[in-house]
Amino acid sequence: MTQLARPGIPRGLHSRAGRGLRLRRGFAAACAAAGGALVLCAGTALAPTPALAYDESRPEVKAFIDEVAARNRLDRDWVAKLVTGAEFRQPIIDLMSRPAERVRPWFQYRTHFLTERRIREGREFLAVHRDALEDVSRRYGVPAEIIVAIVGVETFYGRITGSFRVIDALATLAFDFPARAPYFRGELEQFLLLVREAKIDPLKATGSYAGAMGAPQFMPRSYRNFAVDGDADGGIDLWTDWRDVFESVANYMVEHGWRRGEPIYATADLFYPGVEGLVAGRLELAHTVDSLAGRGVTFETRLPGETRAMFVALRGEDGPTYRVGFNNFWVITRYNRSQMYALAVSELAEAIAAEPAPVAPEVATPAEGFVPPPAPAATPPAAPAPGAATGATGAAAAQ
Ligand SMILES: [Ca+2]
Repeated sequence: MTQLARPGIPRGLHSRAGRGLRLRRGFAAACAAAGGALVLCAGTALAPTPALAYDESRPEVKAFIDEVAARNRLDRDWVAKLVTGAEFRQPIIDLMSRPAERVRPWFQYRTHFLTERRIREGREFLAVHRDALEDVSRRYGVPAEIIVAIVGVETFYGRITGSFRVIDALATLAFDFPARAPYFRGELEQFLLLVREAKIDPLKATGSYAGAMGAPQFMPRSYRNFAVDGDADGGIDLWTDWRDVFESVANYMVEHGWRRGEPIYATADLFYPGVEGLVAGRLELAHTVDSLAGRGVTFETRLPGETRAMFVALRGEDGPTYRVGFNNFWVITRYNRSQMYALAVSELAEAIAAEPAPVAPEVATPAEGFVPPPAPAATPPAAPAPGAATGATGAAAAQ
């Protein structure tokens, strides 16, 4: 990704006088310097004036409200109330400008996700939710440990689901992040439609800095298109309802082409040095098992020779390391468009499955209905999970 310029305070924010804007700008800078505690700063010293809120003095904000209301036959006042209830958040811009998977080589990326703690907690999580997971796995054909690994990589098994208000994340990126503005305006529109359908408080729901929601980090469009009411209670709650979470993840995979029982990837080696022509420019199954073998890529598989595959070259600690990804590997990249993400999920799933899970400990069951996640931390995470950036569903096309 190209280095993105960091915009300053956006034009047209709530500021009737230049003096007011200067004060807020200085105040925001002071808050940021104090550790990024913008939430606390904005919520105290500037009250009751909303800091950095969006308003219709910005033509693009007004146009968005007009268009979304007309296109979806929504009450314009309702749309305007939600959109102007959003606030610009500079940390969101900063975080979006440096996705983790862009700068880290595989061996560091892997170290971040394949920790002893994440593996142990994955086994415990699998044990606690075994019945629900096995039921979903049986019906969808997606292994339980893959579902667990995705939730583990995305949010540490639902524990870290993001501390930004979704409405703030989507509005900030829709109106003040030009590189992805069309995408995020689409997601903001989808969010407005989603909150009408689901039991979600639009001004309280929290998520990642990209607006990805709940334990599986679904973006609004994916939430609407792929989330499933797993426990048939009449609502889809991806924050606290694990049946909904598991079935939604499995459904997302199946809808993107997951094949029951097929291997995900194979470790590979090179018979001839050099990878010219093997690495595709895009995330696609550009080869077949036979064509890769013909070019000197050695790997073991029982899949037929015509099976489509992708070649994966990564930076290991001691030099290059290779894999061959099959259809289900590609499907995982639909969740988050990164080969490293797909491999981290696969390896975490293997590690979780490698040892039997302990006897299920006593755990708190999710609350009934929708309950917003815990109060946000004032400071965004220093090293955000890539899933948070690109969240279920390809918020940021990393490749
Ligand atoms: Ca439900």
